[in-house]
Amino acid sequence: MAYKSNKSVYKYLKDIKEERGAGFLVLLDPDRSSRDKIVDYAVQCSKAGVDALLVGTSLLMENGFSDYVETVRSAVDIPVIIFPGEKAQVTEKADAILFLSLLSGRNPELLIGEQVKSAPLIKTIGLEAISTAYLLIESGRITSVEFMSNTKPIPSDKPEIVVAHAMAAEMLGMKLIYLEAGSGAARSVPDEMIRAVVSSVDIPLIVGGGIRDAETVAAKIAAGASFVVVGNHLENITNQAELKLFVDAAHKK
Ligand code: 1GP
Repeated sequence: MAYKSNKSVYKYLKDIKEERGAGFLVLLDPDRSSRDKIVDYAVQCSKAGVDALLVGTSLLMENGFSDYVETVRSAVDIPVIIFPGEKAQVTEKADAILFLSLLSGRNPELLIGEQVKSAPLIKTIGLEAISTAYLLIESGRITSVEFMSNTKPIPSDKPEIVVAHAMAAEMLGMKLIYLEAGSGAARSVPDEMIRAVVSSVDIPLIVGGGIRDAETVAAKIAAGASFVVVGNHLENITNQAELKLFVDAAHKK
C-alpha cells in the first residue's frame, strides 16, 4: 500500500484542515507497540479515518526503527510521518518528517544541533521535511520529553509566552506549530492557550499529550487546533468504534 500521491504531505495536511475542518493523528511509539500488533493497529487507524500516523519517541530503546516505519507504511495508504527524538530516527521509509526545533527550550542541540546533523541525510534520501516549532508546555509532572531534552517547559498559565514563541516560529518561516504537553501528560495543553496561539498566527497548530477521550479532542479542535495527536490512550484499545469516536470528534466536516 503506502501513501501514493503527488501532493506533498504538508499540502495533504493543509487540505485535510480545509476539507474536514481539522484532522486527527495517531502517534505510534516503536518502543511501546510491538511489531506483531502494529500492522493490525495501523490498519484499524486508517479504516477509522485517522488522517496520518506519526512514528517516533524521545528515547528509542528498540533496534530497527527503519523496518518498523516500513512495516507501518506498507500496511496503510495514509501518510506515515516521522516525529523524531534524534537523528537516529531519520529514515527514507517514511513519507515525511516533522523537522522539529524545540523552540520552547534553550538547549542548542535541540534548537539547531540535531537539525544540522540530520539535514544532509534528509536531503540525500529525499525525505520531505516539514519545519515545525515544537513547544513544550508544563503539564503537571515531569514528562519524558522534558527530562530527555533537558529543557524547561513553558508554564501552562502563561499563554503570552507561548504566543511570543509561536509568532517567532511563524516569522522564522516555520510551517507548523506543535503544542506538546508530553506523552502521558497528567494535563493536556489548556484550551485557553490554544485559543491565544490560534488568534496570533496563521500556520496550522498541532496539539498533543495527555489526551484520553473524544470530548477532549473536540475541545482542542473547538479552541482552534488544526490537528490533535493521541498516542498512549489508543494503543490498547480493542474496538474500532472507540477509535472512530476520536476521529469523528476532530473532523468538523
Ligand atoms: C506525544 O503528543 C503526543 O508527543 C501524544 O501524547 O501519548 O499522551 O497521547 P500521548
